[in-house]
Amino acid sequence: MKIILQSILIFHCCVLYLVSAQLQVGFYSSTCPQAETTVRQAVQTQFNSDPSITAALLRMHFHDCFVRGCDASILIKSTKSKKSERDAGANKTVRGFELIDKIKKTLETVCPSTISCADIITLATRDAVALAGGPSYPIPTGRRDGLVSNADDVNLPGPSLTVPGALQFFTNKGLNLNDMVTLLGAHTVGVAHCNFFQDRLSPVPDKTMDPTLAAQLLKTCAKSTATAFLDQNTSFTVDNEYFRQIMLKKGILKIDQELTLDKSSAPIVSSLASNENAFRQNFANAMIKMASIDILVGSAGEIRKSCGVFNPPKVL
Ligand code: HEM
Ligand SMILES: *[C@@H]1O[C@H](CO)[C@@H](O)[C@H](O)[C@H]1NC(C)=O
Ligand SMILES: CC(=O)N[C@H]1CO[C@H](CO)[C@@H](O)[C@@H]1O
Repeated sequence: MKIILQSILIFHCCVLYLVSAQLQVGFYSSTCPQAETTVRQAVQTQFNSDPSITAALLRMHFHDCFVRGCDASILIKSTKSKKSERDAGANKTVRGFELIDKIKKTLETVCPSTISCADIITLATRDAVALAGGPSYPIPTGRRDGLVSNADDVNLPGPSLTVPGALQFFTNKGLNLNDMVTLLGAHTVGVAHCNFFQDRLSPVPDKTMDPTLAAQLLKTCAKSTATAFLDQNTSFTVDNEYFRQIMLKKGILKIDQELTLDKSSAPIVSSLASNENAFRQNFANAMIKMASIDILVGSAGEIRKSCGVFNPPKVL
């Protein structure tokens, strides 16, 4: 028994080693040289008509990577018999599926069965961040698509956690406090539905929120399906303004505000708030790190033909 366990552990170590060896910047440069430009052009077209695509993709990428790794499991459509990740409870508001499907269709015509849906999400997010004024960075590719997507596997941090509570989810994925604070900077774009922060407005307004903002949000949220910008100032720009806003007590979700209140995260917030270049550098690095969580490479998983469904089983 002991021997079997040991050999499993050794095997596991080497597979992980191969994993890190196989993701590389420009993975498709010989098999599909037009891959990255095709993605970029499609994201640009979408961004021109709807700049909120940056927020949609950032959140989709996060939810993909935190559930079974960055393997595009979030894209699988539920069937009558099986509920997939994208239909798990509160995460139903993830957006951007149509753009990923569209990019996949185009890529299948130029390079069939070559570019994974997991890499499409990763590249499209990278491009959307740059279009919204954020950093532009080379990102390794070579991810493969997963073969499993269960609604029950979705276990994401909730918006009312404390910093240590939220950090557990990140350390479980190999990310640290710095990564978490930096990545929450993604809340520099996008919106939250009122139900995620209603408890900070009434019956008793949360004292840690700017009272003018709380009064304003209470009005907005009279309509329960309403949303509020997570960054009340530069709502469509990927910049460090989110960190300045939370220092002004203008965090929307409880976790946003907690970052300024917890002793461990507060110094990270103030350094990112005061240094745009540090934010850009750290954000790029943290995004690259998030994009490598539990990836499938080599011959693991598959390259889906259509991002919303697993490939049909091979007929032998
Ligand atoms: C402790 C960690 C986190 C919590 C608790 C959290 C929670 C939430 C919640 C509740 C929403 C509102 C969803 C809605 O109303 O539709 C949201 C939106 C968003 N989250 Fe997070 N989030 C976290 C980390 C992240 C990370 C790491 C990223 C990306 C790197 C991210 C990117 C976004 C974006 C861009 C939106 C706006 C989505 C849109 O406009 O459609 N979040 N988040
Ligand atoms: C909004 O953001 C801009 C750019 O970061 C900044 O110069 C300005 O002071 C901010 N305004 C408020 C009201 O926070
Ligand atoms: C960010 C978010 O909405 N997370 C939720 C995803 O779904 C799980 C399970 O339904 C909830 O516990 C999370 O709060």
